[in-house]
Amino acid sequence: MADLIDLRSDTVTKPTRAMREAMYRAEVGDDVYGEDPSVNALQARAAELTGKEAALLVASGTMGNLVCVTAQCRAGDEVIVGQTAHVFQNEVGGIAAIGGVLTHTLSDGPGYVDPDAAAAVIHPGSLHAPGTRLICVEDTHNRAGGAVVPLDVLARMRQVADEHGIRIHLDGARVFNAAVALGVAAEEITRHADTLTFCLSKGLSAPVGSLVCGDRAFIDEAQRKRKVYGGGMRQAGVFAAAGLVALDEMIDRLADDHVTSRRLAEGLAEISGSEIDPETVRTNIVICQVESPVCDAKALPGLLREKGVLAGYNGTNRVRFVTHHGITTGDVDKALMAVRSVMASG
Ligand code: TLP
Repeated sequence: MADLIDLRSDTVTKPTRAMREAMYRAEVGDDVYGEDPSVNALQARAAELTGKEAALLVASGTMGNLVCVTAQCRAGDEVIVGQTAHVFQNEVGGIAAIGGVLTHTLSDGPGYVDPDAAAAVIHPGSLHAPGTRLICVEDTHNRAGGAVVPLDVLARMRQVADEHGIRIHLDGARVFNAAVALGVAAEEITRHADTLTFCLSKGLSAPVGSLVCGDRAFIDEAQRKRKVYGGGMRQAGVFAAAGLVALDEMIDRLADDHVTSRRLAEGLAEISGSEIDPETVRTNIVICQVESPVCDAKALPGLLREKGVLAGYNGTNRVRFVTHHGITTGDVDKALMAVRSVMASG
């Protein structure tokens, strides 16, 4: 079979040639002693790009969110989070299992919690009730089809958090996709959050790693949490070097992935049985509703695989496609052909 067109996720991206060369040449040291020059350079660059005092390299987005939440909340504290947020639905309940943190979930249909709905449930805690410590925001929002959180919503959330003296954590796994879609510097988004996680190993194509960013005191505590979770790495400069290339060379090109995803969405909208409003697709994630007598959403990925296209089942009636580095408009057209043929024949 010809090469598969892998649209399951942008996590499938492989390191570029420039990354592999940088990895080969990387200067390294023991990062647990703070002596890996490549890690230090990456952390400094991440802090600068996100407008924070400091940053810390962690193994994954999941570890980043766990470190961030537990560095800011004690067991029994409450976190406000969208009911379809990755940190709530897809991280194995880590913040509760490890951090003992309670989640107060609110509707996040458009990709964000309404700040006023959040304001209404914040409480300081009492002899009987847990106190709200943190609001989690996700941008772009994965399960809302890569939705970008509007800047005025982020600004209002900041206001709400400040009024109540609580903090905001941004799961910015794909925050650079959001920045590119809005045509702003990432800092315009991240300035509304106290802490954030962003990933190198998604659309930015690096092999491993996420960065946690925030003020110095928070990063010191985050470093302790990372150690507790077994995430203190030694010569991590080998992959930090790829991360530096990712930040230098792979951010602006995310716009290409937004073009291919829009093309995919437009094609899917024309196929009977697959429903999507292409106007809602602003970044690299395309989630369509599959309502067809010939094929349901659960069966579609298996049938597409037989035609050389990989996609993911995304819950009731939903199939997810993600565009990324290496996916061309030609690949998108082939994927559409495969969907068309499956939906026509079942
Ligand atoms: N998302 C993965 C899957 O886990 C669903 C994907 O393929 O999209 N925050 C967000 C918003 C994410 O989408 C992800 C990964 C993470 C955090 C976790 O990152 P990793 O996989 O590095 O732990």
